[in-house]
Amino acid sequence: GDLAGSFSPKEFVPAKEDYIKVYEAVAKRLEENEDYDDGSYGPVLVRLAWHASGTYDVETKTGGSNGATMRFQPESDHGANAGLKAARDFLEPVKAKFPWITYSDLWTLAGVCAFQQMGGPTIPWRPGRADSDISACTPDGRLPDATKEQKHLRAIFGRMGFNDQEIVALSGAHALGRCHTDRSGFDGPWTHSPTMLTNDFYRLLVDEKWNWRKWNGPAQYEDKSKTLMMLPTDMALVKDKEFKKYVEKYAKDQDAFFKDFSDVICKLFELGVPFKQEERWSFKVVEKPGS
Ligand code: ZEM
Repeated sequence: GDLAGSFSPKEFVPAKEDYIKVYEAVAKRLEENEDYDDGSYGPVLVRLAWHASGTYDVETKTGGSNGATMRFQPESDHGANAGLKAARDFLEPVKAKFPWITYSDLWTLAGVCAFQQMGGPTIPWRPGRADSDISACTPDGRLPDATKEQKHLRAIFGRMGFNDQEIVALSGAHALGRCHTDRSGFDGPWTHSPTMLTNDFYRLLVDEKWNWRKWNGPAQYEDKSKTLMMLPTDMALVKDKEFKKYVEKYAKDQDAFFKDFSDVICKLFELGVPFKQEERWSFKVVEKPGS
């Protein structure tokens, strides 16, 4: 072929140190706005990376983090993605500073950064995602519906290629963040430390008594103190015997949770990506000033 036309010796080829700079730029800004939610953009960045990745379909090999098609309507307007503009907008200045990174690599790397900076395990990551155009947008309905039960969870996560243990491990992300009435309609946080990744989601599922909340919003559970919540899909993890085995395991053993969580998030963020690079990188946590 004729390479002369396409090859430019001046073209910037990013190396690991360049991705480290992107990780650090995200990390340093996570808590820049103390009025945003619980003081960190970490949880909503995690949700962005998950919703970008969780559209994957193993059968047709469509969807997944490759493409970053949530930039476009109709995918940006899918009900499940309500509120994720906050995360996409947060990352725009980072994209402007490092224009060589693709949106799809940036969104997943920001997810890794958010998990790690919020006390989670190291999540190996590698670059290689390319941005697609609007024609690659996925159909609505690929992400889970919180009003449903175990059968739905197995159907939705099975379509991505996950088993029972992986479904339960992924769900531990609900230790982070909260529900917003103006986004999903649900309301409140799952744990008392929504900006720290812990195994508290599982401990609370097992230890607390959960009752239906009496309110005008969608059906959700509340604890006795009425400060914490669970979605119907969260409660399905203890109603179902197979799921519950893993909930109990992770409730007792935070190390086991962290190990499995790192593996399953790495897998989630790589679904459907045609990587050229085999090696995965581990990024170091950026310490907060004064800590
Ligand atoms: Zn969530 N999630 N999720 N989730 N999620 C919400 C918020 C967050 C489900 C779901 O319907 C909802 C996973 C799995 C599932 C996060 C991460 C991950 C909200 C509230 C809902 C309704 C949105 C709002 O109002 O802002 C369902 C049904 C799931 C099936 C099991 C997985 C897997 C996740 C990551 C690996 C996070 C971090 C949030 C909090 C976002 C924020 O802005 O605070």
